[in-house]
Amino acid sequence: MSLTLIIGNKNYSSWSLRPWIAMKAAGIPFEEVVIPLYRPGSAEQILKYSPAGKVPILIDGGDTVWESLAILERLAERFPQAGLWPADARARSFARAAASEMHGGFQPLRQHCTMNLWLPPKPRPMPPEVLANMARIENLWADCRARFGKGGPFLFGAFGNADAMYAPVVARFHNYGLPVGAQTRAYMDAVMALPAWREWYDAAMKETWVMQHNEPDWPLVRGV
Ligand SMILES: N[C@@H](CCC(=O)N[C@@H](CS)C(=O)NCC(=O)O)C(=O)O
Repeated sequence: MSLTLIIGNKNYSSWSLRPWIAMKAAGIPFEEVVIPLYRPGSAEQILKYSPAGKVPILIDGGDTVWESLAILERLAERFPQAGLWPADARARSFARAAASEMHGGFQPLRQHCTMNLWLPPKPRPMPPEVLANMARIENLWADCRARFGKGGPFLFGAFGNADAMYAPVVARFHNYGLPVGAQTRAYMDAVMALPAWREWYDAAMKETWVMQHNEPDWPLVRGV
């Protein structure tokens, strides 16, 4: 049965990046439909696929799956050989907790460092609550790597759902020049070296849709 993933613009849509990079990294074939966000008609287009009105959305045969974390769970069940969650039960609990912490948390980081791959990476002043989010994420990543990451450069060794959940954080840390430590940088570099990352990034660079949003302090355009 064929899979279709409905996503937002690659430059901005952090939630869309999660299942997209998991599917690409795992070699799961799918069609993609890109809906540019926050433009006239965007909401109506999304609603054609899901009454929740948000991307990403996975269409799997007759089923519609929404919410990035639920999509990642669906993929893990549908493609067990892809190893999207660690095989070891203890590592799997840890990976799910890390993914859930991301799904429901880190509001200051999300608010002040909205994903924008067009932003030239350079250090930018950040309020203490963003730096506190950064510190927690750095500790969490180091903990995952120390406990379960011996088999590769990612949080649980091989690239999986926990990495996919944090892929937009890699972009936020990078583009907003957050002062991360060497271990964190090495992890970020490993994620950014993935062919899947490159493919998403190259497509984002070619996009021309500027998000029309009512918050004037959001650096949404190129070169800010
Ligand atoms: N919790 C949802 C969040 C999805 C979400 O907020 N998506 C944004 C784009 S990144 C969206 O669809 N915005 C369009 C709108 O709100 O009209 C998930 O995990 O998928």
